[in-house]
Amino acid sequence: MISRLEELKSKCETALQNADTVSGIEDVRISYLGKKGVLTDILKGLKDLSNEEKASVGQAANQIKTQITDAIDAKRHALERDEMNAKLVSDTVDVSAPGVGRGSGASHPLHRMEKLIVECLGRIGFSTVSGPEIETEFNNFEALNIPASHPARDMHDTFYMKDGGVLRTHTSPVQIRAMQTMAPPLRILAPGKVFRCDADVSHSPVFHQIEGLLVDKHVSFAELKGTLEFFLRSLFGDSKKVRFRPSYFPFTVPSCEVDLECVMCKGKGCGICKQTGWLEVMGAGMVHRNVFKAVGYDPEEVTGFAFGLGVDRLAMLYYQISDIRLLYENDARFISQFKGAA
Ligand code: 2NM
Repeated sequence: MISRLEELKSKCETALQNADTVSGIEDVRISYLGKKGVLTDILKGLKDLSNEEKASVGQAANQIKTQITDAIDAKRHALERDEMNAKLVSDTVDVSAPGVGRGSGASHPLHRMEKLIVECLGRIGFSTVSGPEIETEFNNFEALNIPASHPARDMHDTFYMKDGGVLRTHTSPVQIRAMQTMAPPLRILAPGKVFRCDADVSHSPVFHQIEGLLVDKHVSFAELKGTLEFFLRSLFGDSKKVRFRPSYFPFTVPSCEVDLECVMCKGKGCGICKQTGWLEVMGAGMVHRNVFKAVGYDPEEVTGFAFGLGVDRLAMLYYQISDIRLLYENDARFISQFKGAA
């Protein structure tokens, strides 16, 4: 038995001498010391020997195990050192090579447009409020003086939820919530996503709106005009003409459409303004007394004006974007053009 162990040791030493890679040494370790290794087998066989033999063979086997383990470790360390030295000589690092540039991000034009609008009206006292995208029919319609028979409630325009809720079709319900929870005076902006069951080349079922509301004692249509003229001229330039045309909304009376002198042709007439020289950019009006009654405001005490605009359309005009799909595709080549100052 002892001589078998000696033989085993010398075989292992030869195998080690012939191994010239780290993985070759690992193979040697496994074949001698591994779970199914030769030495492991011998140690397992100890239990069948006499007590006397067990002691002497066991001692010898353990001694050899230690010697083999040490030899393997020493050879492995030597080889690892040699491999590292070879690598240090052959591998070179070009410290002057250019880095892998990841570029800088750019904020989305819709986000930038919304920020510009919020900042502009923020300068004259408007602050931002928000609300849920799933609304009650009361907040989205009834409170806004839109009765059940109104065409805006047609299935073609509104996404109805199974439980009777709706996806808000405008951000006005946010203003309804604001009036329900805050006493006048009020000067607020409600930016956010709105949803219409309507999609073609120029309409997306999700788009972005900003609505504004000002409520106080003795607010008049003159203040509506002054505010919106200030707003549009701040954004598009002081020399731009602004005009107000009579219109209709269920929640305002009187109501108007606000036109801006065409940003492309400066009023001369072009493809963008359909040869009219004007661009329709917002809707507005004096808040209907039924809206005030629905939220518990006294229409004999307060008046107010409200307005709404499509951020998507305004962004297209402001940044001269020709195709609405560019706003939703998130093509990095498109978005990266909107870096730096607004
Ligand atoms: C518009 C046009 C006119 C509007 C009205 C209200 C509210 F809640 F105060 F009644 N919010 N927004 C409004 C008025 C919106 O968008 C074209």
